[in-house]
Amino acid sequence: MLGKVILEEAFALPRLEEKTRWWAGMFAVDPETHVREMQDLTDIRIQHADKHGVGYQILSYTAPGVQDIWDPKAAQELAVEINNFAAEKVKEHPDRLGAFATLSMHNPKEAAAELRRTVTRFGFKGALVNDTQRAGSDGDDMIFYDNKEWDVFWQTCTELDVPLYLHPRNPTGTMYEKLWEDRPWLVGPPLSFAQGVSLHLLGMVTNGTFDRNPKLQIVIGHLGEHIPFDMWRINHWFEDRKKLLGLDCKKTIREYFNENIWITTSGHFSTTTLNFCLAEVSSDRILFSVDYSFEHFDDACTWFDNTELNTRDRMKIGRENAKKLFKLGEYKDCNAKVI
Ligand code: GRE
Repeated sequence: MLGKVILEEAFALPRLEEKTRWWAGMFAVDPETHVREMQDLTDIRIQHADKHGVGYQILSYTAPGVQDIWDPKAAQELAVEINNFAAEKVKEHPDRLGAFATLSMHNPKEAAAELRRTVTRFGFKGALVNDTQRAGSDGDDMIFYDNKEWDVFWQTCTELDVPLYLHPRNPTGTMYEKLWEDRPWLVGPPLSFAQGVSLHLLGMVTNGTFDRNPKLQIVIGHLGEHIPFDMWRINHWFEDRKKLLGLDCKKTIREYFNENIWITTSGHFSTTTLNFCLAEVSSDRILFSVDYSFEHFDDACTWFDNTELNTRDRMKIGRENAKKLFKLGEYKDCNAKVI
C-alpha cells in the first residue's frame, strides 16, 4: 500500500552517540547499523520509506531519552535542544517527515509550555514521552502523569488538539533491582515495556484523567501493550467489582478505548494479534507503525501489505486514521489508490 503513515520512529542526537551505542548494545544485534540509522533523520529513512510505500513518518526521540534525566534543569535543556534539532531536520522534507515533541516531564506547566512552543512554532504533531519521568536526588523516584496536578498539561494537549504517545522506557533504580535484575532478558519488548505503559495508562483511566479531560487522545504502541488481550477481564473487574467498591471513573474501559486511546502496530507484526485487536478495539483506533530503527521497514511493511485485510480497514490503519488524528496535509502518495 502506498502513502502509509508511521509514527513510532526513533532518532537520537549525534552528539550523544555513546549513549545510543550503550542502548543499542542491549537491544540491537547489529549495534553499528542501529546507531547509524538512529542518527540519520532524513536520507536513510526516506530511502527505506520510498522502497516500502511509506509516505509520511512522525519522528520522536529514542528511549529512555529525557525521561532518564532526573535533574529537572538538564532535562529541560536537553528537550529544547532535541526539539530545535528535529525541527531543523524535518523542515527540509515537509511532505515526508514530521515530529513529536520531546518533553521534560518534571513539571506539568513547563512540559505544557514546551509542547505549545513546538506545536505552534514548528508544527509538531503532538508529543511522545517515554513512560514515567525519573526524578529525585538519585533518580530513584518516578513521576506519573495520572494525578490532578497534571491536568494543566493534559488541558494544553486538548486545547492544541494534539495527541500524546505514551512510549515505554526501561525500569530503573530500586524497581529494576527488585523486579528485573535477576531476569534481565525480560527487560524491554518481552515484558517490562508493556508492564510499564499499561500500568501508567490504566492509572490514567482509573484516576480519572480521561473523565477530567474527555477530549484527550493517547496513543500506545505494540498493539496495545497487552491491554487488548485483557480487555474482558479488566472490564469485568472494573464494572462488576471495583465500581461497587468505590472506583469512580465514569465510563467503561472499552469506552475509553473508543474515545481516548489509539494503538499502533509498532514492533508487533502478527496477523493473529491484529485480528484480535480488530475484534476487540476496531480498525477505527488502530494505526500502522514500524518502530524503526529497533525494527525494519521491510518486516513491518511486507507484513502489513500482505496480511489479509479488507480495503477499508487497510486504508484506515495504513493512513486514513493518521491523516485525521494528526490533521496531515498533502504528503507523498497520500491519495494513492489502494486495491
Ligand atoms: C523502543 O524504544 O521502541 C525500543 C527500544 C528497545 C528495544 C525495542 C524497542 O528502546 O522497540
